[in-house]
Amino acid sequence: MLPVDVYINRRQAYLVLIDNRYGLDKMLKINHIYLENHHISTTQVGNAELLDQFRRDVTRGLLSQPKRLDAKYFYDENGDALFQAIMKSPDYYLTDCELEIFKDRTAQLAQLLHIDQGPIELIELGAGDASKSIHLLRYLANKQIRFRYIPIDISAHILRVLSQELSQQIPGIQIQPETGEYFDSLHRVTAKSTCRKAVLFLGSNIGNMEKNQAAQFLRRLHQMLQPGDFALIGFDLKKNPQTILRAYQDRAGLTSAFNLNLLQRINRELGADFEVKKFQHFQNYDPLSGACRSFLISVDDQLVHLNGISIPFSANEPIDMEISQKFSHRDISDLAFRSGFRRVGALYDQKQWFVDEVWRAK
Ligand code: AVI
Repeated sequence: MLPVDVYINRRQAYLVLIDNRYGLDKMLKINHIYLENHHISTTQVGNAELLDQFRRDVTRGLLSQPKRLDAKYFYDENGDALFQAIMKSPDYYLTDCELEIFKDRTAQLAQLLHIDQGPIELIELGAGDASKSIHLLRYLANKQIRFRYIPIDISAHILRVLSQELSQQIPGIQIQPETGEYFDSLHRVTAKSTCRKAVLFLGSNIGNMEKNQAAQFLRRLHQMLQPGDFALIGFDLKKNPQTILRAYQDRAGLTSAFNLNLLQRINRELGADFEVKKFQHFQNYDPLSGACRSFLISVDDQLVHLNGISIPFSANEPIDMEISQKFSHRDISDLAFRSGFRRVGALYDQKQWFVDEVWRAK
């Protein structure tokens, strides 16, 4: 019997451990079986431009030294499902910590964002299923505060589902979904209205950027806001290195499957011929810099073909897949300073593993 049962339900894949005597190596094998045998209907790449961009980024990344792939491409339909499963995994603490803040400290959050002062637009970057922000939205609706919720996401599908769901859960809610890249969408939103704004950027998504990119991103965000607008940013804090490593080297092998899924996606959408079995996920965490990085390691010398190009891999060569940066308090205040925001408050979960910072535009 397989140690893992795989339940697939369009957007959710749960890998359920039913015999934990099996080690990670076995889990990785199971993930290969899962990835190869279960073809979940894939997201159609909506337009040729996006597909071209994907092809260019992948080709450039695999021809560079060291080889790399951009983690923003993890999220096709299989990747979305795996990420949902990661967020429910007992090893991945980030979601529970931030959810605790949104559930238990809702009134304080609202107070820090000066939400009681009347009409406000709440803009969420990468809203997904809004499972955390819904607590704040419900609070505002109950207090009869005038607000509009503007979720921004690259996936039109997710936004359609979210809009239906929220309209049912919070009758009368004003929602203005915006599909697209963060700054294009933000630009559209800010050009249309002069209402006071609070931008939510949760989940430590900021950690998926290198430090300088993160500072640049936040500076750009600041430039798009008016003085007195707010940003609410989730940061995963530095903590016991084993706890961090466990979140990305989870016992069910979900993070491994999440990384390997990108190779499957490249095969399917770009016609490449990665032999997924010949790559292994490797995670490391550097407690000095706070960088937690994912790699896929080629287990052998091999050639991969893409767009008529042969890409050689040597045994043990890594592909740099993703950074999930962890932050010290100093890192956070440096970022606020470099981007021009003023810090106005911070809310922590009980374990103090995660912080939601409230910053005000100057
Ligand atoms: C979306 N992002 C904040 C996640 C993280 O923790 O870096 C993505 C992820 N990668 C592996 N597990 C989760």
